[in-house]
Amino acid sequence: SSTLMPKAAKRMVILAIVWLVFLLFVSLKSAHAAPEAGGAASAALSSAKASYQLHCAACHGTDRLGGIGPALLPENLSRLRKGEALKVVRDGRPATQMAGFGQALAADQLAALVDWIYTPVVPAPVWREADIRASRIQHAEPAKLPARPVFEADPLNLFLVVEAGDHHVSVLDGDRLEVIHRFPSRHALHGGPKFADGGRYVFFASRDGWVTKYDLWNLKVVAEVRAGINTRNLAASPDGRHIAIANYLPHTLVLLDGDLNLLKVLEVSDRGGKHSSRVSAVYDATPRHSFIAALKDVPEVWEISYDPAADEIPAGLIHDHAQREGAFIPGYLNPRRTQLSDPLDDFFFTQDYSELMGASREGKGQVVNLDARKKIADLPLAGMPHLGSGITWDWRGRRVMASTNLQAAEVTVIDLQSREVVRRIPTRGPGFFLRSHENSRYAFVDSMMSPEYKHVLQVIDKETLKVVHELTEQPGRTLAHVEFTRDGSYALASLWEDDGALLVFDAQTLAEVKRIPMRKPVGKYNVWNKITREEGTSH
Ligand code: DHE
Repeated sequence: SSTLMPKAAKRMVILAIVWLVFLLFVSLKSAHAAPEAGGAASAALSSAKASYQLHCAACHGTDRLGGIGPALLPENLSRLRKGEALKVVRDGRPATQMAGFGQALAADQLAALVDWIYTPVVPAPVWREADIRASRIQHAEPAKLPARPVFEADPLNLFLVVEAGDHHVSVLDGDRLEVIHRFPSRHALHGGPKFADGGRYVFFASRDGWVTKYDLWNLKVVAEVRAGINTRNLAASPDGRHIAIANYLPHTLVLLDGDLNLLKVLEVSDRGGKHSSRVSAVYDATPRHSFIAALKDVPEVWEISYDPAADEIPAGLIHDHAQREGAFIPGYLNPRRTQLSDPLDDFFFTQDYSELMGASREGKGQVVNLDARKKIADLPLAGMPHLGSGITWDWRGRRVMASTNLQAAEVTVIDLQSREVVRRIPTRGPGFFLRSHENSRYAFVDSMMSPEYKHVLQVIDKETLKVVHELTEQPGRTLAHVEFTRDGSYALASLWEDDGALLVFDAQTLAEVKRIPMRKPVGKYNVWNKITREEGTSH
């Protein structure tokens, strides 16, 4: 054993030397490589910044917050794949002002530029009250415009169709099923446009924060204002005097008057003011004369009264440094908080608007009473229910609500009284939108979230709660989002492609009666159904 020991020790020593040499080699190599990689990265960064200022800043803003072109921030680009963005920068976008820079920039410069626009701006960009005020544009003098429609069509049976292909809105006569007007919109409108003043005015929000007021009787844009940098949606009071805008960036809820003048910016944070929050969505609760907002990062629901005579509320229920002096402050335009255990992502109002049924991103369902200001029940939901697109109808003596699910291939039907799931109707795939009309026995649901079945629109019989028919397009193309005409006799669906169309179906026979070509039609909104809060559509 005495001869073996030195041998083993020798081996150990050799191994240790080899290991040390290896470590030295690796550290030398990385020490050598690090500045090189760092150098390459910083060279790419300065190339990107230089290319941006030279080619992009004029339209997209020196600060990337947007100009004639959209904002180029990761928050605003989250829906565009990087590969797609690269193609757009290289080849341009046909029929828009976006030119291609494939000739001007080498491949590595293009790649660096695209990487950079997907990198957050630090510190996060701000959009203050002064920015909002300065952005406002008055396009027309409302007082000088006639208070009657400039067209023959029934102003209450018009549809607005948002065409994402070339960022336009079409105005469609719902009786003749013909487009009577088409106008350019802001880039990437999202959420439903909101009608006010008996359907004369309509308000749109774009993902970049632009709010547009449009006079539907005169077919004219009245005014515009930029209320945020990355916006979710807007809500309007029925008289059109108060508008609320839900923002992701900055963390604000913006309140405007009907002429799009700034009334107030609510900085959104928890009661203690420690954690700020994005706003998931804001809706009008008409009978309550208030807006209700769901917060994304803080477990609270806010109710903001737009009734100037609103009761005073205890200061503890709001968080507004300027006004915390007294024990009570006016309710008007100040948030009343409902504390929850989980944040709500989206929700559905019950019929009298005293309660809302909401779900978190993880699908945790809950019922919140807005008067008691607390959660009163759990909802047996799973996946990612899309409660915002819920509809209601009477079913066997009960009132039911049904909604799609962005993760599960089902339409969930819930009894509004007992809050029990009365049926899970299997569908082809997870869907986005569910639509009906009180005069129709059918509800239409898409399977947009399923690559295999996004071309199929399924028709559910509201009595038997069964799928009774399928309307199909070519596989690979998307068929989704239905809205009925005022009387419920026709259902209009989007063939959601750049060379797409609006497909008109007879709501009884389900036969296709007309196809109106459109550029990637997204949502469509019927004036009557929206202003009467028709049971089969979103509000
Ligand atoms: Fe929407 C409405 C949230 C992605 C098209 N969408 C809404 C509303 C919310 C919402 C809260 C209700 C606003 C209202 O009516 O004022 N949407 C979300 C998301 O969180 C989600 C999943 C991710 C996101 O990027 O925001 C999302 N939405 C989409 C899309 O990908 C869609 C299909 C295409 C697009 O244009 O962005 C899309 N959303 C729509 C449409 C409405 C909508 C067409 C209006 C529905 C209606 O008929 O009222």
